[in-house]
Amino acid sequence: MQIQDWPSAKTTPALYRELKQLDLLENLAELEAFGFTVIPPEKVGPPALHRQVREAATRVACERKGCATKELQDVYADGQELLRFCLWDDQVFEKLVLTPAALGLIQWMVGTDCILSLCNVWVKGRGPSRTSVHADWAQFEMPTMAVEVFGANFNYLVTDYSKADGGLAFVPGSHRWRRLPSVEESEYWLDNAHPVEAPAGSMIIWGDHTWHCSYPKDTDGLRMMVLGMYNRPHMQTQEAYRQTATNEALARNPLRFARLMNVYHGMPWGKSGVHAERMTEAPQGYLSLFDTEPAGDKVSVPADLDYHTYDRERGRMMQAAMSETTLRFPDHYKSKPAQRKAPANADADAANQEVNDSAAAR
Ligand SMILES: O=C(O)CCC(=O)C(=O)O
Ligand SMILES: [Fe+2]
Repeated sequence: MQIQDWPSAKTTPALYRELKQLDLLENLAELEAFGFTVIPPEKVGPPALHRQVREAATRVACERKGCATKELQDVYADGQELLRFCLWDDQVFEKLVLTPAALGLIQWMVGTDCILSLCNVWVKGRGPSRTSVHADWAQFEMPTMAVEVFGANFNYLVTDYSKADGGLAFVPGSHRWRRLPSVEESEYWLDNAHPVEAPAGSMIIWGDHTWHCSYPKDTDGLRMMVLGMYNRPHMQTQEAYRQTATNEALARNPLRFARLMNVYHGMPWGKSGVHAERMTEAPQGYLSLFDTEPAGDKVSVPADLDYHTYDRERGRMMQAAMSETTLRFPDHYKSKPAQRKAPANADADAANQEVNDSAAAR
């Protein structure tokens, strides 16, 4: 079948073509069928990248624990730790969260405008420590899951994974159940979950519906991985990337990175409403997984907003747009924006857009 840019399918044709180019369609089928998949090291990146990630993850762990590399094993003897907020600790993590194969499959699940929620280093030593059966679905007030996943993960394996190595394990097919496990189910699956066997440098990918856990580590040495979690852009991220991204970080990375940092999102707003102008400055449309060109000054972090002041000029535009045109909602199904009465001028157009965006945001 010829995959065309069908407007009704939005960014899916572009993403699909790139996943095909990356030879990941079988991984896509595995994700759909079983709720998880493993990308082999050669599709993740070259050996130099693997070396850099291993060195960075080890350095971060040693710095945080105040120990030498050779002491790390004693620090984590019979224990594990999730080291938080690691993105800015080494620039190789910025590269890792943009890994085309992983980001492509993750975008399949949480959209081509998904944002970064977590970047962690996970260290685990020999012993009984393990993670119990859970799904990463974090809307605990909604134990029944939405049809679409809201979050998706990669685990980049810094060390080899097997059952004996205390690796990750899945309940294949559980993504279709769309609910969190009960205590009894967690107990059953803890020793019946399917362990992933994969070499260091692989990436395991899954969505937040799939039940998973890990096995105790029965072998010497450390189990290490880097975890990336991505959310849909309307969500509160777990780590403060939007709040800490700098213009330098945005400039040295491709445009997709700015979108991962969610620095152009229109919410939250104050008395003057959504910042429509800034939203129109945001990178638009599908951003290729293969884009590596530094964004330079094409993107920037937002200036501090004055939430408490009502901007009369913006208010005038908003009033004009709401009064002179029919207030319509965006058209979700065609390429063209919803039909509306032609606004008198560009200002009114921006204000009209703002009305639409505010309506959509609700
Ligand atoms: O490796 C583990 O112990 C669990 C990892 C996990 O639950 C996750 O990355 O979401
Ligand atoms: Fe998890």
